[in-house]
Amino acid sequence: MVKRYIFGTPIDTEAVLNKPDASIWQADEETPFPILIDGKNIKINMNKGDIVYGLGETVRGINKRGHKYISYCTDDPKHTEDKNSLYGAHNFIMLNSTDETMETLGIFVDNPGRVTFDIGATDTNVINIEVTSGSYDLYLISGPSPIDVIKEFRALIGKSYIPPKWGFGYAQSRWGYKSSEDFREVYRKYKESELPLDAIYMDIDYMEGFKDFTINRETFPDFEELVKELSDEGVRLVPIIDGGVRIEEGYETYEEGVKNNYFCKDENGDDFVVGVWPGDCHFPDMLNDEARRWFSLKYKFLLDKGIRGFWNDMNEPAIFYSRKNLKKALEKAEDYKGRSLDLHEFWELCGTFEGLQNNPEDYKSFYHNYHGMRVNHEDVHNLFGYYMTRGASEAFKELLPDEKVLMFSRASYIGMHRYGGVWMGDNQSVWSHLGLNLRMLPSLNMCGFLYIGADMGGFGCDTTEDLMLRWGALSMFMPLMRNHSALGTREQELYRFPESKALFRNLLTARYRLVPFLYSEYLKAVRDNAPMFSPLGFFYGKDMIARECEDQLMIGDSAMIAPVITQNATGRVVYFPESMKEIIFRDGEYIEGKIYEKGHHYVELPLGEANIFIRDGYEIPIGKAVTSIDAVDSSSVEYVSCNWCSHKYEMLDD
Ligand code: MIG
Repeated sequence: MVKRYIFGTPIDTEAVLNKPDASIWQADEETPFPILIDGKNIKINMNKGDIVYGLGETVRGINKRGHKYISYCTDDPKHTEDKNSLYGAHNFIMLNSTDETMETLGIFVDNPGRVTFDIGATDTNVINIEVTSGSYDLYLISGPSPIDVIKEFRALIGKSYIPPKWGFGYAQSRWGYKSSEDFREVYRKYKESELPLDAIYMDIDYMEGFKDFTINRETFPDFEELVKELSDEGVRLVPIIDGGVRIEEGYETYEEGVKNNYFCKDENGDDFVVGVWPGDCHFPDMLNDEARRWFSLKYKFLLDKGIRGFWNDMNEPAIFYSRKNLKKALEKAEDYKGRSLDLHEFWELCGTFEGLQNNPEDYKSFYHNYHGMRVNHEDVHNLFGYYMTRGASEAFKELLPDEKVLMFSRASYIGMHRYGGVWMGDNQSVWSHLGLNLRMLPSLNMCGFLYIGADMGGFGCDTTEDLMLRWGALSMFMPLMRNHSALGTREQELYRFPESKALFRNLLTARYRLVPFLYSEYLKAVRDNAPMFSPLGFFYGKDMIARECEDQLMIGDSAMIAPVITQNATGRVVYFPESMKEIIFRDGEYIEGKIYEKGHHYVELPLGEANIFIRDGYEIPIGKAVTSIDAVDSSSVEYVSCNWCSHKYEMLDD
């Protein structure tokens, strides 16, 4: 059952497509869990063993209890446990009790500003949701199980985005590829190493001075040929687009934006100036329909050159500095010049400069033109990346009505799932992030985001060979399987690890063997508004061990994964909530392993191998050992089952 209540005068985010009529909130409203609403605060009492699911891309567990999360899209490259905000704002949670007679309750707080979810952090058994602006649409959804609630919720917010199938191919990326030659070299080295490759991502260096919709012709004199040459070899190029537009006379995007008032304004009605990659920039007003369409149609510049995929970055939007605050900081430094600073002044000066980035004051000092109204950015902050990506997707429909274009974004809000996917941002090459990224998969799915993936190998800091191998054995299940890393870190293209070439080849072969299954599960998740990745508790809700499991996932309803996510391990303890058969991927082959009975078992998994477990009575398709996405053939698969198969596999393809 779904009910909608309106508090204050909420802004329409267009997250919900099918809005039910609003009810009036009654103090004694009947809900599966007691709720108390007091203005901007929503309080819910929990019992000890209740699980809270949801919140999409956030730190910590699949069970969100015990921390405070703030929905406020933030460019923060350190995803440590103490953080409150990452790039996405996904205001959907579900409460699920150990008592199976109790219904599961889903809560969606539709407000595009700052929303705080204190999930038992302050008061162990209380959820306190605070909507800063006090205006919101509240959706309460109740149903017998978490999956029922997810289906009802996703029916409200509309069907998830479907990428072109090649978006399931293995891709290489790195911040630092600087010229056509660099791209040719990546392609060549993969080929020489006999490792498959379906796409190479272009980071900001393809642009001229980091300006959107430009190409650096000194380093990419033959951009069009490069696109064609690689695409003839089955390798797509996927350029990045940034949220800020450089201020520069003669730069078309800048000049048109100024002329037509398409940029966000400051307090005085002038175009707001911030520093991002290109230097001093303006933000296109993504909330203004006309401005958004104008900016989005500019992707045509690259579509015309044969590009069919993009990633939108820096669209929280990230701010390195505002001109206003930079000026203040420099004046302060000027004041201190020639003086000997005491320690207090020294720290203060450091803090002034550090505080320039993503400064809260800056977000409050610019404005959008939203349906003719002047709206302060703070009140709609979480819509910027969503609307940027939505705009691009609408432009693709207009420009290429019969084609699917690959599109994913860093910042997001629920609703954006209809237009593209997300990648999990700047993770680090650390072992704990394997677990973190695994846990984000089901949480994102609950919120509608299905085309998702993490930077394989880790983005920040130096990776290691063993971490790369273990990451590969997890990423091979993610819809987006992309190896990406930051400028200055250890290079991590798979051919940089000659000793492990055969092992990486094995993992990629396993990936392509599983694409028929993964793509089919993806399409089913879209069709049925269901999760592709689920916590074990969704299937084995009465089993306390399954409910508490945070490092294993179900894929669709037929399989389970339990990747090794710790260093120096040759296997791990896996919990089997029922009997399941292991399929092992080794030396490019797949081997039917043994059937594990219900309970805990130590399962060996040497570096460079992967496995998947099939539920009792189910079967999954395993394809041929192909070396590119175009060679994947969902009609020539073998079905492998665990015991007698009573659940015939339903194969979807397009
Ligand atoms: O300030 O474009 O998350 O994937 O490589 C960093 C450079 C900007 C952040 C993205 C990352 C990308 C990087 N970008």
